[in-house]
Amino acid sequence: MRAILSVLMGWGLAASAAWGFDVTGLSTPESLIVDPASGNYYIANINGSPTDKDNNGFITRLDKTGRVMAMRFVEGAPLHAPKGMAIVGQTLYVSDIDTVRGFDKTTGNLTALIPLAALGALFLNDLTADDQGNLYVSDSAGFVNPAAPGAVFKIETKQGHRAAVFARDAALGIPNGLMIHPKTKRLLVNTWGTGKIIEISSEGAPSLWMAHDAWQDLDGFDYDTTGNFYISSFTGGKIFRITPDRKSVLIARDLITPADVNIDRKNNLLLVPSFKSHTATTLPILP
Ligand SMILES: [Ca+2]
Ligand SMILES: [Ca+2]
Repeated sequence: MRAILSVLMGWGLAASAAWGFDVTGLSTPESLIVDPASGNYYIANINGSPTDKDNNGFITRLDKTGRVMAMRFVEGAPLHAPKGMAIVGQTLYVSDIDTVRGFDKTTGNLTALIPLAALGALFLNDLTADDQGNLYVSDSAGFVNPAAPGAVFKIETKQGHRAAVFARDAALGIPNGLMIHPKTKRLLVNTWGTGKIIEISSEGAPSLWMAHDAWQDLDGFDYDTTGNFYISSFTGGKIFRITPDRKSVLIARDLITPADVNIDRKNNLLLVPSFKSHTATTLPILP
């Protein structure tokens, strides 16, 4: 991965790869996030099929230098195919097929269980939180039932984890990555298939925010400290930066299935899980 960096210098990645880390020995890692409060990193390992309730999924915890503290920080509980993650307060929330589970981010103990099957959840994917402590979770329902429209659920963590459908609309396609726009505070969703970014109003109405011919099978979605957005193309092996004036810039290519990428805004690092190579890495970005 470090060799690729030399090829990509000048594409918007930092020229001096001063610090970063690689993790090996993972098992189908879907997402890699940082806890800004502690600097610890968490990796969700599906371990097997994304749809199998096989109770072998696990969460890896890294220290702030990127060293593995616990490969299986959380396992069982049950945990089948963990995908998106978001931290609210002391709780690490994880999407898991049709349920969102909450774990104490320090001990790994299960502290919250939010079943969403009754709301129609089929393939929960990304998770993100707003600054009010509300969680949003995407449902890539079309992966399971091609006739099922995509959906986003909202979970109010400060209201007893009350859950509801926030949006369910064929216009969402197969929704995947989620991000709260740092300025407008609106929810943005990216999509699998023909990659699009869709904005969802506070009333749950979708509208196209941006589309681009080079985008396909979008997965990760996050922003940096200067207002650039980042999306990964899973099957395309690419990561794009979207500038504040909405230009799409290819900044990394030839990656192996970059899944739910995120940004460590303190260290200016792109956090990249490689789904099919069972590894994770980081790419430095310009601050
Ligand atoms: Ca599994
Ligand atoms: Ca995802």
